[in-house]
Amino acid sequence: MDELLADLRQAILTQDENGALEVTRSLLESGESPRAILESGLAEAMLELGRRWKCGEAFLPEVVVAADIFARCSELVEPALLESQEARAPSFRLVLATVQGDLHDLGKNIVGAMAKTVGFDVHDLGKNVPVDQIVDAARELKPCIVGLSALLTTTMPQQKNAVAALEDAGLRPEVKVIVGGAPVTQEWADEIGADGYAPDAASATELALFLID
Ligand code: B1M
Repeated sequence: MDELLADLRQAILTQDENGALEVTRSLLESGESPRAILESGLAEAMLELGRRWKCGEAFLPEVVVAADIFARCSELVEPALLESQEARAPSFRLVLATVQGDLHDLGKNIVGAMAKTVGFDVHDLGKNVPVDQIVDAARELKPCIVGLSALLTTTMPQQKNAVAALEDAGLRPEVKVIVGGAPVTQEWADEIGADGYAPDAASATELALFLID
């Protein structure tokens, strides 16, 4: 199984779409946990690609193609994730968004997929979502939790703006806000008055469950 996960990472890193889809199917057929495929396979590969990109060993077009392959493989894994033993009937609502100015949505999508497995009714507003839209969704959908993802240091302030706007709209007593994304930290969450921070999708799900408890 570890070998197949390594093959999956390699296929993403070399932008081998057919290979990545084939290995993903093999992993699912051989009973690998959908979480492991998402985190130890797909997410790990993107992290490594990010490292290579940063030091000039990979380039933007490769990252764009790899991100697309990542999304196609995730589509294969998500149904299996939902069928996994942890899945329960939807009961609590979670509104998710990648903040304005930010087009990174792969991590946010994994957070949404995992939250569904523990019973959240997930409303994903997508990427590049303006603060007003987040506030409107909180008002109309009445979620227990709003989750905000940011992958750029330049878009993190939009998480702060969203917390402030929810406060101004008088919605903070009813809705908890959790934040995440590669540059986000617990210190940042504390600074902007969010209710919590999670470093990965599994801990985001645990945190969301803790907050509604
Ligand atoms: Co961009 N990018 N990117 N990128 N990209 C980063 C973030 C970067 C760190 C790369 C680098 O320099 N090494 C860098 C940011 C630097 C900075 O801000 N200081 C960067 C840059 C600079 C850019 C552009 C500006 C590049 C350019 O155009 N010159 C541009 C910006 C576009 C924009 O958003 N306006 C850009 C574009 C892109 C692509 C479109 C090509 C593509 C995104 C495709 C997509 O998402 N559909 C892309 C990618 C893929 C990356 C890297 C390589 C990988 C991100 C990723 O998908 N990881 C990234 C490098 C890196 O992060 N080290 C990079 C896999 C994913 C599963 O992990 O998103 O971290 P992640 O999510 C995790 C956790 O963070 C957490 O759980 C997830 C799963 O465990 N999490 C949450 C995420 N959201 C959460 C929310 C929560 C809780 C946990 O609660 C609500």
